Amino acid sequence: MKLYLNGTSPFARLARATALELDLSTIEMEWVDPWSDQAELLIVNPLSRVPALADDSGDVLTETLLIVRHLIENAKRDSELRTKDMRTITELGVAYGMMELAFAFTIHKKHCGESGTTLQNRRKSSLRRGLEVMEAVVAEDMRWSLSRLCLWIALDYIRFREVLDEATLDNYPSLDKFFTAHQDRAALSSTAFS
Ligand SMILES: N[C@@H](CCC(=O)N[C@@H](CS)C(=O)NCC(=O)O)C(=O)O
Repeated sequence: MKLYLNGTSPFARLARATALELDLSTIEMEWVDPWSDQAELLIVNPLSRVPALADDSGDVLTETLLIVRHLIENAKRDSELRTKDMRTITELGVAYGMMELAFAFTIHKKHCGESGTTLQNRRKSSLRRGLEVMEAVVAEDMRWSLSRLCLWIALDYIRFREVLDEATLDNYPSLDKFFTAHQDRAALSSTAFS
């Protein structure tokens, strides 16, 4: 199996970190630049996006949540990531949405500069509401799951791209504690944004 990825994509990091959490060491990493329409990536994903997962028989999956679901369902090893618990799935929707918002904010800023302030402010407000909800959720318990993996990477991406002021994240003590508690997990420390 081959995972197409790059070093700054939070989505690709979620797919890669999932594979690491599941000990799927046989997946080959194929580093590409999705922004330059590389022929190699276009063959597997005509939309030129990462992550994309190609299996040995040539079948391809795109879209992060479909990829991670496939990896988890087909892994031989049992894992905290394997759950059908509705609470985890609900959390995952919010955490993945936060990742999307932070990514959209970053790409907008890169390509459109300071224009579109109304839209960018809306994204930031939604992100803050997501942070508030997740602050309450992790304050209840710090257990690990697929939604928490997604949340951790979303938080790291917000910091990496400076989507919100550092001071804003400091307003969420439980999220801060959660972030610190898991930062040494191999699947996270070995996949830092680059
Ligand atoms: N909804 C997609 C988002 C994937 C995505 O937007 N990937 C970005 C990198 S973070 C990309 O490859 N962008 C290239 C482009 O849009 O041309 C998923 O969940 O996989």
